[in-house]
Amino acid sequence: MPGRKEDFQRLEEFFSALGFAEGESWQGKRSTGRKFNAFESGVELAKGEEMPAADYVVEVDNADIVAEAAHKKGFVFVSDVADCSWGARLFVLEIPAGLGKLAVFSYKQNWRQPTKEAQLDSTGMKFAIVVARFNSFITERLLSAATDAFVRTGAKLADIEIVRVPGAFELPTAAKMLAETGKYNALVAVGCVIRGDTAHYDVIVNEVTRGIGQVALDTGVPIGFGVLTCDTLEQAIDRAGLKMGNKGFEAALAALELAALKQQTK
Ligand code: INI
Repeated sequence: MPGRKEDFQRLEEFFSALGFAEGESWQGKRSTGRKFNAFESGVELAKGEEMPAADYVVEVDNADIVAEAAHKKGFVFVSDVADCSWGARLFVLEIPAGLGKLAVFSYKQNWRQPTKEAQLDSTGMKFAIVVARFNSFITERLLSAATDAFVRTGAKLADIEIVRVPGAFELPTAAKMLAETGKYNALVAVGCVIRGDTAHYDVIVNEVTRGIGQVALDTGVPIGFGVLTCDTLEQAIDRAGLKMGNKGFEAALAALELAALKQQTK
């Protein structure tokens, strides 16, 4: 229990920086307090080899993220985040105000609830990318990034078919034709609809979004949605490789992930 006001404040900062949720607090004549809530809490007793050299141990969702936050705050590390033999990432901090050492860890795999997650490996897969020519200044950049995503994850350039259509409205129809050939593990639909360019913005956007989703569900072929729907050209430029990443790249990875999941779940 911290005696001094500064220690109390440092400890408050310490625990909230580690991601504990701030619970109720009280400020009375005789005492002041703050509770920090953990999602799951309990008292665990353990003995044996490789126990962390610390007075307290907490489990978090991702020790690397918490360690980064702790570094930024300038907390004192006894040992930096590293793998340990029991399948966790762990680091140890000095608790302010001389209250001892705190070990923070997360399991590398969630053994409480194993999840299925496909690997982003497109080796040997075949893809088709349908690209709208409308706003080609943007869609060509999305196309390059989508192609790049497939090649970087192992696919051969020769296994990536590129099909051009007039505008975003035509993407679902072309995607359906391609999906029905049964030749492709996944498709990507690439387009760019800008509000200022048309009075039918909402109609086109709704049709394309619904249409692409429908084709994917009807055919069972995953389709990455690489269609930008923006108010202005500037927003589109940002999402085609500048500030906000590249939606073509993201859409290709999403399509690949579902294609891999499909192979895994067969
Ligand atoms: N097509 C687009 O891909 N983006 C747009 O912004 C757009 N605007 O603004 O009209 C657009 N229109 C064309 C449409 O997709 C069809 O190609 C056309 O209506 C012919 O069916």
